Amino acid sequence: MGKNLTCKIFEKKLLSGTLEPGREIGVRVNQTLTQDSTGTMVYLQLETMGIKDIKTDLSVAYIDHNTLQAGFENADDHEFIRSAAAKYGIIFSKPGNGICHQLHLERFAKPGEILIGSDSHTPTCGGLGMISIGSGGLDVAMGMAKGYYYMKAPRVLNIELSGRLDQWVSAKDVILYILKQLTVKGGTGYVIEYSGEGIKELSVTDRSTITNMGAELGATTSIFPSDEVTRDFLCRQGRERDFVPLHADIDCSYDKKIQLDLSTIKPMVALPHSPDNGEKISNLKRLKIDQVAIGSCTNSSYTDLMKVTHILRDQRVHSDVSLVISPGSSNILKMMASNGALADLITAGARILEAACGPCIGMGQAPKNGAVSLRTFNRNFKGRCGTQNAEVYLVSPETAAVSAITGYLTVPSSFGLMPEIPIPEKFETSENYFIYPPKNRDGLQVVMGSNIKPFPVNIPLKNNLNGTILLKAGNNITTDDIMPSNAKLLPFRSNIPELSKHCFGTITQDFRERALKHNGGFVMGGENYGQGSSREHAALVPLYLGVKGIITKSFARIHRTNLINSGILPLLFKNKEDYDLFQEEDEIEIPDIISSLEKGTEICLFHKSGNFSVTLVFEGTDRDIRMLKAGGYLNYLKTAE
Ligand code: MIC
Ligand code: SF4
Repeated sequence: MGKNLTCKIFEKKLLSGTLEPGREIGVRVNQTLTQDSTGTMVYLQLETMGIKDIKTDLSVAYIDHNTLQAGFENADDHEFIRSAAAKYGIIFSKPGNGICHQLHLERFAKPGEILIGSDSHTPTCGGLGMISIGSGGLDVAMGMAKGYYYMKAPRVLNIELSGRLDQWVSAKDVILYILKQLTVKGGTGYVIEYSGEGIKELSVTDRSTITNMGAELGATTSIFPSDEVTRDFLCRQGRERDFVPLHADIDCSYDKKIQLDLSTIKPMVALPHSPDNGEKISNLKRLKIDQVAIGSCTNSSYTDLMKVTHILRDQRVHSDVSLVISPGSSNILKMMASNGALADLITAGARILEAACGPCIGMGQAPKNGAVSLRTFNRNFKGRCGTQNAEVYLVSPETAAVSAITGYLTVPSSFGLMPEIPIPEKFETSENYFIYPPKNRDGLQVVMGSNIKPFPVNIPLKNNLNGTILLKAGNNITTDDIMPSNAKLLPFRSNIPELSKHCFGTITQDFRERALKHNGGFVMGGENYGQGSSREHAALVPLYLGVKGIITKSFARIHRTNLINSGILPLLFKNKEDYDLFQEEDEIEIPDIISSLEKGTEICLFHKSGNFSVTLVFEGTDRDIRMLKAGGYLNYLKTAE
């Protein structure tokens, strides 16, 4: 029996364990990436590890999230990261260079290698045949320090694509369609491997749009084979030497298989407030729009923006609409400046932003009260755009551009013919925004501004835990709910005490007060708790506020790992209905937790005033248990590895 592509790559990179789904494996990390809003923590953690050199083949520190410098805070963080990058031998990407995932795809991603990134959309590079996994910052710091990464061996879900997309249907519509079918937790525990005749028609950046939003499916990562399309992309990027052909064996098997005929997909939209809330645009009533935002790591490639330019050329943005465009990289912006596209966009009335995440993470361009905003981004969680009562709809670049002209959500085919967008023989590959580390790094020091505060470290786990239920949070709680991000809060990503004032801010304004009053406690959640971003702050801030455990029906992968890394217990209800037996403010006790974890037995959760108990379980490895007992990864490191 042959092997699937995922299995082939993992087998080659395996350092410990066996590749059986659910079992722990250690794999070699070839590359890492960080971005600035998670990166400050990563480099603070790297500092505490006291290493001299990184063990990866290549690591890059991007600045792309917090680029608004309304005060000194973001600029201080940039300087800290720049100095840490120089000290440890890491490539530094200056603000203005572009979005980490687009840049990594263009300049560094390599088929067949493993990339770990402190951002949940790291799987973007899966479009180029790379295993690229989003994880918490501590795992990335460890990847750099030791050259390995521990994870649960995933199952592999194959999506076999056949047929061909209609002219006005694009990769974004494909992934919105898949999200509608599988939901935001449908990919949990899986690597999604794409195959089939249909992939030949998809460019590398189309493929990356699809793998990028695999993060929204909860998947560990998503991957396409490395084929002639991949070679062509790498050639045009001046990197043909990085090409290796990679594909699954014809007779391989998968844990699950789905078939999808691309020709059946129609232009899609994800309605507020979840990326899996998909619908065919043609099924919707007329929807007037106020804002259109084009860009993000999902849809800011050269081809995406040239399609948008083609639509907007000689047209005018509707008088009621604000159209804002943020290109994926400085080289894309440069190509568009040279070929006249930028002039066309400005003439049409678009607002051009620098190459960065920008509005996708609420860094500016918050829409007006109650606005309808169409975005080519990947997440439309409530409040993420910076305006709590705005309604964000996710669409393809084609739909966004045509709608910006008409002023309402419009099926793009109404625009006429879409010509083939020629890809340049050679992409721009200028490296002036990249700062390579100096050859001699002796004596280099990191520069810490006053905004950078130490991060909290837990204490060893106690055997009997008592506390109050501080919050019952419901299903699909995102890390944007746990630790909101916007232009006001992002400058404090290296300042946990300041961030703690806004913990669970989309759900309640007084979580911090509750936690202080009860001297910490527990949080309860429903299904898929902690979906969305990789931000460790969603664990570190609760840790700072004394949260000892999160008790849910199920967890999202990265957040669960971040909890364990911080020494916070991620516990599951054995019977999901037991969730309904508890209220906020209830006093609970978890006796004998250490022995239960060690023996692998069920865990008792005792309701004090109700005088009853329910059963909890912990699904983790022996290493997870050792980390929890030690009070998190950093404490554990002092005694092991
Ligand atoms: C996101 O898209 O939610 C972010 C902002 O890129 C996060 C990282 C962060 O919170 O800093 C992510 O995707 O991991
Ligand atoms: Fe940046 Fe948005 Fe992509 Fe996150 S999803 S990396 S904020 S562009």
